[in-house]
Formats: sequence, C-alpha cells, structure tokens
Amino acid sequence: MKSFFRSVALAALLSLCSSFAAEAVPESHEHHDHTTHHHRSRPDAKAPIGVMADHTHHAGGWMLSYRYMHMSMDGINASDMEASMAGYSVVPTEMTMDMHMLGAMYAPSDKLTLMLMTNYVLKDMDMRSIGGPSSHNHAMQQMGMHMNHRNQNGHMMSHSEHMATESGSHGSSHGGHGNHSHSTEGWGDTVLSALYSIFKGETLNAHVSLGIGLPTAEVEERMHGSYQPYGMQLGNGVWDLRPSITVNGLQDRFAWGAQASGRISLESENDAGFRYGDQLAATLWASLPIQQAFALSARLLYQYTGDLEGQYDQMSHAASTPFGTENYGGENLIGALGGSFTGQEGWIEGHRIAFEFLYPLDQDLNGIQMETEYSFILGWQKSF
Ligand SMILES: [Cu+2]
Repeated sequence: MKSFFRSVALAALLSLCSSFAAEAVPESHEHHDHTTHHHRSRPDAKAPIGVMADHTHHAGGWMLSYRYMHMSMDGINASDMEASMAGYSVVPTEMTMDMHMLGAMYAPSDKLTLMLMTNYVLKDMDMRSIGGPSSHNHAMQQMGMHMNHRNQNGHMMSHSEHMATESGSHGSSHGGHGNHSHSTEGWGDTVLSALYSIFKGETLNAHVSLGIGLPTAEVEERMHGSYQPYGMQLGNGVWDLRPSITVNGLQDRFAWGAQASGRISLESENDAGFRYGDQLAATLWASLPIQQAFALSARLLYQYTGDLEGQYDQMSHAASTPFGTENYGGENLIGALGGSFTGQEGWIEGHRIAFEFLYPLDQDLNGIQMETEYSFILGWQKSF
C-alpha cells in the first residue's frame, strides 16, 4: 500500500512536469549557435546527474566531473523474530554510504568518447543483537573479534571491558551486547569506457557504451583480523563489463532520455572468494528548463541485482545477516527529482552544478537486508 502511494505520487510529479513542459518556456536558440557543443547551453541537455555515461562529446571535447553521493539505509525487511528464525542473532540497524566519484571524458572524434571513472567510498554500519537462540555464543564471539568497539553510547570499550559487561549481565537480555559498528573506506573499482555515437540528430541522438570494470577496490577489508560483512567491502573486486545504451531527445520545450545498462562479472570470485550479483538497470527521465540556466528533472529507475556468488574463503561471523550470502541482491524501483544549473557565459560558462534526490518507491530484496531510506547526489561538471 505504501509503495502504491509512492507510485501515485511519482506519477503525479511526472505528469506535472510534462504539463509544465507544455507551458511557455523561453525559446531556446542556443542549440543552433556556432559552438562545437551545440547543445551545451541548454540547461536540460544533459541527463539528471545520477545517470552515468549519458552523453558523448564532439571531437576534441573534454570534460571533468565530480559527484558526491550519500545513501542512507535504515532498518531491515524482516522482524527480529524472522531474523532469529532464520538463524541470525545480530542485525544491522543503520548504514550509510558516501561516495566521491571522479570522472574524465575525452572525445577523439565525433563518434567516439572515452571515459574514466573512479571513486572513493566510505561505509558505516551499526549492528544490534536481537537475542536469537544462540545469541550468547555469537555475541561473545563478536566481542572477542571486535575489540575496541564503540558501545551504544559511542564510547570506546576495550576487550576486557566488553567481557566484563558480558559476564556482568549474564542471563539477562542480550539487547545491548551485540551492538557495535563497522566502518570501511578507500578507493573503489575503476571503470574505463568507450561511448560510441550511433545516431546524432537535431532532436534525437543515441549512443552505446561499453565499459570495463577494473578490480581496484579492496575486497579484503577486515576488522581485528576477520572479514567485514560483504556489503562493507569497497567494491566488487572482479573484472567486469558495463554495457549501456542511451537515447536522448531534445524537444523545443523539454528534454527526455532513457538508458538501459548492465554490469556483468567476468570472474566468478574476487580475491576474498565472492562477487556481488550482476546488475541490470533501466531509467527514463524528463527534464524541463525553467529558465535560461536552470532545469528540473524527474526520473524513474529500475534496478535488478542478482545473487551474490561464492563466499568468504575464511571464517566470518555468520551470526549477523550481512554475513549471509543469501541476503544480497533484489529489485529496486526508485523515483528521483533533480535540478541542474548550467553556466551560460563568463567564467561559469561550461560549468554545470546539479543535484538529484532519489527515493525508493518499491524494494523487493532477497533474504534479510537493510532497506534504502533515500539517497542524493551532488555533482559538478566542466566541459572544455
Ligand atoms: Cu561529458
């Protein structure tokens, strides 16, 4: 029911946008001018900032970009009872992921644009004991492995203090014992792509892209000698292929676009013994210039992630859900609203500042997982 209302709200937003599009918007002459990027000045010419590999450049064109993404997850898709019945005694309560994405594009010809993207990622996850059938042993194990953890109050506790707390309240509720946090940070996987224009017209263009993912991310992040949960690793850590096809439409009063993309692993496991599931995504957007330099956008995104394959090659804490390989993958339907400012002249010419706020409309996740609360992306791009 909740997701039904979300869908209705998004449909209303999209139709609002399209009706705005029918209203008078300053006639854009910019895209007939003499610049090499003849669509550059239209504030709606580029896709919402959350879409990657959305455009190509003209021969000799360069672009640098920086995006900051924040994702917040809150709660899980199961009750404590369900998690306990599934054999778990610790569940995540909150997780945040922050990502700094750096990108560069260069077009050796009108047909071909090359793109390099890399990212630096920071992840934080809080866990809570739910007191399952064997929670005592697991909680003890968890404490033993996780010395110097923050306790509920955020204070650092030494191993011996943990043990004292544990034995001091032995026999009472295990509520607080498993509470602890995980955090990781570092460089993620790197993607090198070639974008090839297959059609370039006044109002419509299309391109395909093929990226190669390089396993530059650390996938053996540990805490006190033991692997972090799968979801806390910094990337996939395998060579993969990232194909996509994008269509961009530029009408007099608005722009639209659609993209289908995938991530297909070329290896069955990374250095730690697993890999995340392959991904397929489809997205559709409309973008509306509301004045010379500013545009608003609405977007729908569907993402499918397959099952996590393999498993850690060393013992890990199976007592908490993020260590269960069955608790990864699933489907997401996301709605997004964004804004984009494109500098028209003077020193800001060629600069674009954009944001996008993404809200989950429906989540169908495998096993027991955290649900996404929201995410947002802030970005800067500069074309030369
Ligand atoms: Cu670009």
